[in-house]
Amino acid sequence: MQDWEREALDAIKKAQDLEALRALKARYLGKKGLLTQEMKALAALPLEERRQRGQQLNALKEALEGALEAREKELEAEALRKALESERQDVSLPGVRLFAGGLHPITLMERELVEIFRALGYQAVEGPELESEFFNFDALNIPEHHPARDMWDTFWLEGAFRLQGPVGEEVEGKLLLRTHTSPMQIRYMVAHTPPFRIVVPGRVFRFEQTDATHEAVFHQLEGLVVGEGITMAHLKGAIYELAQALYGPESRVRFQPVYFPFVEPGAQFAIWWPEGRKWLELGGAGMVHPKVFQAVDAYRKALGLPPAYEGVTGFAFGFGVERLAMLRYGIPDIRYFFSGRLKFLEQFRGVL
Ligand code: YSA
Repeated sequence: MQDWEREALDAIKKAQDLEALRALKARYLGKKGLLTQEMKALAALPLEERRQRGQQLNALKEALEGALEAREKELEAEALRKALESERQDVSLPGVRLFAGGLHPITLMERELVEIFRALGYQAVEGPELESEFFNFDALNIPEHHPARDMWDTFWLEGAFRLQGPVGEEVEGKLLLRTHTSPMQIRYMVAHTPPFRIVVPGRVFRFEQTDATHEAVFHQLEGLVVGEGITMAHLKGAIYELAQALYGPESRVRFQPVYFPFVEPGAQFAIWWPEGRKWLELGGAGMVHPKVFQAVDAYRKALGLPPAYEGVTGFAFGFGVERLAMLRYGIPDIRYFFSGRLKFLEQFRGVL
């Protein structure tokens, strides 16, 4: 055995890692490796010597390959042991807290309000945010050029959109982003027959300047009750129950006459907030205007449905959700709600 041969076996046994081992393999067994060169040199030897040396070299090749393989296995086992050691999980460590999302404060307020009315026998329904001029205005007794339209600065839509009507029919005419939840009164009445009690939570849009108490996108809760013998007293009772549920037995309600084209008489209402010792102007209400019932029955007729609103009366109300949420959660500026600031939203984590 030549010196390099002994050295080779020794170096392989001592190789520290797989990379060093690969280098050794190339050094001895590679295309230009020492053993390969010796093999090539065989051809120049006399026959007998060639045979002997050939046998030696083959034995050496086997020895080197065996040593390489054995060392490779050792090194791999070692690497695995180290990896297991360093990656071992300490199951006794405290767990990492996962960021749990929370419901948006407006969702929380909306759910609280819907629950209050559900307990009074109301059903909650929702309507589209993209609405037609007919449901948002005309059917609510607010025809084109009526000055009352100025109460609702409107985002109009250009272009062609398909909009479904109350019973799935296609709606024609100008489209807009609904300025209030009241169009759902019409949609619901067209598709249903009285008696019923509904509330409609939803997002509405107004093309107006924003400030601490006004947003261009905000939420309303609409209520509609229709049946035989429904009176203003029922309306007052409903708002009274709302006040009691929100602010307890010390709360009171106040109604003042006001004009809305779709109610007669119309009122604005406020509820007494005992904790803050002040009246909160919440929204509008009134007895459903006969012209609204007539518009609904006319629409039903066009669809081939029988009239359903002769001889019934109803009341309706609608109010803003943000203002109540601002009080409930102590939020000074309405614009915080949809500012997208995580710092603000994170305060509602876990308030489920
Ligand atoms: C009236 C009579 C009914 O029989 C039924 C519904 C109504 C309400 C009517 N549809 C309406 O939208 N009236 S309103 O324009 O006075 O808005 C109602 C409430 O929405 C307001 O009292 C206020 O609380 C809230 N609101 C209005 N503009 C807002 C707003 N909240 C935040 N930002 C705005 N820009």
